[in-house]
Amino acid sequence: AAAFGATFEENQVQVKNPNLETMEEDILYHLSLSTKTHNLPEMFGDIKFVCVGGSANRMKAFAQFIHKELELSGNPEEITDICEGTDRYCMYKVGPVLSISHGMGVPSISIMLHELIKLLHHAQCQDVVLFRLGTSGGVGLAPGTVVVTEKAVDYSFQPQFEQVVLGKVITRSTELDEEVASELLQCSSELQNIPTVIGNTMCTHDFYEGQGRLDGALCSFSHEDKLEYLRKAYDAGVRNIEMESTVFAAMCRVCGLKAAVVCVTLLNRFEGDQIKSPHDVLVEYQQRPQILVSHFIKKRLGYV
Ligand code: R2B
Ligand code: URA
Repeated sequence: AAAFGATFEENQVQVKNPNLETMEEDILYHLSLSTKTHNLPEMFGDIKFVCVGGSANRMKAFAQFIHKELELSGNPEEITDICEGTDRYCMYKVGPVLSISHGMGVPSISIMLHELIKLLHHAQCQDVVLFRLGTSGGVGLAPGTVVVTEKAVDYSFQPQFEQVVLGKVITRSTELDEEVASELLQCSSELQNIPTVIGNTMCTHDFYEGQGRLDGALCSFSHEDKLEYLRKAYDAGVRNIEMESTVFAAMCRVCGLKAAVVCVTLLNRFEGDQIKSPHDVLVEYQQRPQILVSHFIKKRLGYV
């Protein structure tokens, strides 16, 4: 089969857990779905693009936006939340596109990703591409710049994700799909007003001290210490800072999913810590990753 490219199994979503095979039912608790109560292949089998992002409202807006962009039938205002049985996450399906919220930070997105990846597996989805559409703090970039992540790196600028399992630290690689990233960069050049760069994205476990902010409830370092750390990050290729990319990259990679991280910068961290732009400016910034990924999806589907 190798001569003909990827085999059927290779295109499928691979869960890496032998225990799942022996389970009679799998309850995706935080999504309020189960293999017994829902026909997952029928509900989700045709999914090709999964877009995740922190905020529930933003992911609903993205679902409505992609509904219009793909010129699908039905009223985009009337799309329903598939996970309405829970208020942990929201999920919308628009044709071959799934839009899901993941909350803030590594623990929140990792719970969602365990259940999402199992969902895609149970539904027998094939050739799925995942995108994280997010916000971030820029490192030496003008606010509003979109960063397509080359490498998702940790606090020490290493492309790895550390997880404590049974009291021991496990390290996983956070490599993302190079082809998807360069295709996204190409897409940005075909659009107006979506300034985009490729760069490394640093993932932290906190928004304040963890990202070197001087304006949290606590601060244990000086202005100079902050600038020195940001300078080191910049020299290591870091162009933005957010809170989910490493675990997103690591989990997708292990399960054979192509993945990309596309985050807009809301401020330049060399210039400050507080996000001061007016609401309408921030709303417009947050549409930029959506417009870029929508263009990618439309190209892949042959719309443009
Ligand atoms: C970006 O924005 C959020 C913090 O404001 C966090 O979820 C992230 O990664
Ligand atoms: N999200 C982050 O994690 N950091 C920022 O500075 C802005 C958005």
